[in-house]
Amino acid sequence: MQKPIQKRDIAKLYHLPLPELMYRAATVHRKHHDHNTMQLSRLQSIKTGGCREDCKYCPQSAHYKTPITPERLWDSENITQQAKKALAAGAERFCMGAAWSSPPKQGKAYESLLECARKVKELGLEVCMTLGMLDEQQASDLKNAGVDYYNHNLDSSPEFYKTIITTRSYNDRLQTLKHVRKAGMKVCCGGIIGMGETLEDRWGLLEELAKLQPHPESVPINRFVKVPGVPLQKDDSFEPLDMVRMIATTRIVLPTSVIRLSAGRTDLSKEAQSLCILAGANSLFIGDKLLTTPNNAPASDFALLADLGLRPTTKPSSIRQAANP
Ligand code: SAM
Ligand code: DTB
Ligand code: SF4
Repeated sequence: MQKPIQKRDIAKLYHLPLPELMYRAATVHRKHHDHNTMQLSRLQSIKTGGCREDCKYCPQSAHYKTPITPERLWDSENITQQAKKALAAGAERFCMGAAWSSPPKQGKAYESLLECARKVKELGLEVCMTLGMLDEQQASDLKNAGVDYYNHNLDSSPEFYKTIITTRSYNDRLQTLKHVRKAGMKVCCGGIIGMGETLEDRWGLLEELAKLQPHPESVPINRFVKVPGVPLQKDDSFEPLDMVRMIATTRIVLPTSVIRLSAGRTDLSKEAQSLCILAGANSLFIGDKLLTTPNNAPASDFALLADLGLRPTTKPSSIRQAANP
């Protein structure tokens, strides 16, 4: 096996003159992906707020006073209705997010989660869940219920992580990722930038992601979305080109991963988002809400895709099926 790329080499890529960085990223992108397509996922919060972890960026942590109204786990009927809407709106994957440190290990809520996965899968959607830490049994149950992707982010470098989360460790995250892989689910794992981390922390995140073998199939790059009440301050020096460089570098470091230009798009112009796409981002959340914060309106996203001449990877047949159930 090839030795994973090291931080100092990632730094060299990151600092290349932008035309050279973009050229290299685009070359890698074409080699491993259909560069004229865009993967579309719809995100839905199915259990909101009241989380016992203290992630300093997160409006759903019970440790901070934020404008989020906590909601219990939705019932599976409600979730399936939203999944049908997502399908009709052109999503290929339905991602269900829960503000838990880890999901229940048994009981009604657990059975309901598994039922949701089965029902969403039956609609013909790819199923993604992000529910916090999993043990081996939970990972295996989710896989058997039809979960294709499990999202569990490393967020930043191991060093910065310690300063933004104290209630769990980097190693806890790595353990869950192992269980996800072992169960046979695909790994969706990325991070957040613009939280006041150094450039070295961004390279550190990419170094850790590159150590995961095989590389995560899906890599969300989020820009920190500041919600009033969370302790982290937005990094005012953060520029759209930081996002572009981060995505281009990620594209080169993780050539086969699908990279999602994830949270924070409402702060980016159409042109900045286009540069991120040219840098190798090939997945977006479609829908006017992320978990608790706004996302771009779907109509403007479809207009952007049309302007760029990009095709969604969603099969047109599944959209038709949802429109005429
Ligand atoms: N509780 C589960 C967990 O932490 O894995 C799943 C839900 S959690 C909200 C999913 C991811 O959302 C986090 O890992 C983090 O990367 C991202 N996230 C949370 N708050 C964010 C914010 N304010 N800005 C950008 N990304 C954020
Ligand atoms: C990921 O990396 N980004 C999504 C998804 N995984 C679950 C979450 C973004 C959350 C942004 C803040 C919010 O809407 O609460
Ligand atoms: Fe909880 Fe996940 Fe938010 Fe951390 S990121 S506080 S684990 S919901």
